[in-house]
Amino acid sequence: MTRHDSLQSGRLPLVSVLATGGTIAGRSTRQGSSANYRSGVVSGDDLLAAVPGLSAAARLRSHQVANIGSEDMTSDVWLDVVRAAGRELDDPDVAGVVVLHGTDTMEETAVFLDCLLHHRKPLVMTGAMRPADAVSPDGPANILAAVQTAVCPAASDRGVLVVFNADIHAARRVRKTDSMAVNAFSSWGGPEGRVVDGEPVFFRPASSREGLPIFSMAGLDVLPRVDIIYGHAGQERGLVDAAVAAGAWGLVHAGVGMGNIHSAVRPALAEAVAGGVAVVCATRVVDGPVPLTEKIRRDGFIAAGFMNPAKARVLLQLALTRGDWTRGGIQALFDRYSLA
Ligand code: DAS
Repeated sequence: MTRHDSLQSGRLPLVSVLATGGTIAGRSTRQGSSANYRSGVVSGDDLLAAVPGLSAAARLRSHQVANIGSEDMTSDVWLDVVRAAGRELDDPDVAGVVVLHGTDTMEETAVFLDCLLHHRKPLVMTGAMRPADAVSPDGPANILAAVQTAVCPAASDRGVLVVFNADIHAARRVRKTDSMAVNAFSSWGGPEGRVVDGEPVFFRPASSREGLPIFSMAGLDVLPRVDIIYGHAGQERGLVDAAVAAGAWGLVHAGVGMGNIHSAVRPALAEAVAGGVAVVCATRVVDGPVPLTEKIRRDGFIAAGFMNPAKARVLLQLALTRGDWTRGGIQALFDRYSLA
């Protein structure tokens, strides 16, 4: 039911809120501090009750899927969230879904949901940088803007969105770029839009989601192990060897610059590929892509494009759940998803 339908029927649209914890649900452990707090303490219901004006934006129902700091996110919680979100989006009475989530790994969960859900209705994630009992908490305004976006017809067909500090971001482009400020998120290529005085305004039309790497939830119970190796001056091969010995199916190398790899480490990654491990070359640099260079192709690696290491890891985990994966097939997924 869209807002238009709802207004015609005289009822506000219904938004389903899935709460998972985070700072937004946190309480300070030292009065007045926004750095000393416990995440995931306040319930979703209590968070919604604390937002002035929320009941004028939508009817709400909420489910507590988890109550954790998102630094503790696991693939089991991801699976719980994606199943709950899928159920809610399938309900014809629900206009849109809002997921309350810690900011630390929000971009990873956003990609996970974006790749598995193929509903046209909006799914909007939000959180907060300050705990619920801070002097000036940012959670209430973020929740209100997220709900306003979830009932907005123009937010449909855009995949998973992250609404934060009034900006509207697309899952595949958003990343956390400030560890403490309330405008913690930015997108390469700029945000999709902004919530202006309660009205979501989009700066570009919804792009076609056709051909995006939408994976199936059917039979998805476990995600394969994929580790991230961080590139740096003086790097040695030991961590690559240890990850392979620990059973990694895939590795994401957060290289320097354009995804470059220390010559002491490259042979270890090439050996991993020869042993059946998928290796994705990403970059530790905040902006800019890793293109498919001759060197990357020659060693059998995959170029991450615009996917940062954390998001590349999620995409690789999902790609490896397909038993018949090939290097070329995974490269095609990265190209389509990161450039769409
Ligand atoms: N406590 C962290 C988390 O849950 C930070 C936050 O939410 O802002 O991700």
